[in-house]
Amino acid sequence: MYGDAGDDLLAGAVVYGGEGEDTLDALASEYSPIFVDFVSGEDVITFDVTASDLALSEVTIVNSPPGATYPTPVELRVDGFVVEEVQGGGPVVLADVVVQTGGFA
Ligand SMILES: [Ca+2]
Ligand SMILES: [Ca+2]
Repeated sequence: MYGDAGDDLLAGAVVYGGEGEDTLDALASEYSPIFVDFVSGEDVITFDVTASDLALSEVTIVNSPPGATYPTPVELRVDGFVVEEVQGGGPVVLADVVVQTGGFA
């Protein structure tokens, strides 16, 4: 899926946000989608979980060692189990990841 120059809501197996502050709806995507042109501080990875899972949700970023090639795996655990992961096509920090409930406005 390809975004455009604006801010896009993305889902799929392989997504490109293009320019703008783009959001990947991770749980609407297949398992382990890759956000190819992810830009830390601009684009966002969002896990839209159920209300009952919200308190049990934990995000882990598997940091690549220096010099490693990306993608950066970002894992969502619910009650300790990995239920979804996203491959960031560049560095990802926790501030780039949102866990929410209630869908997208
Ligand atoms: Ca875009
Ligand atoms: Ca973008």
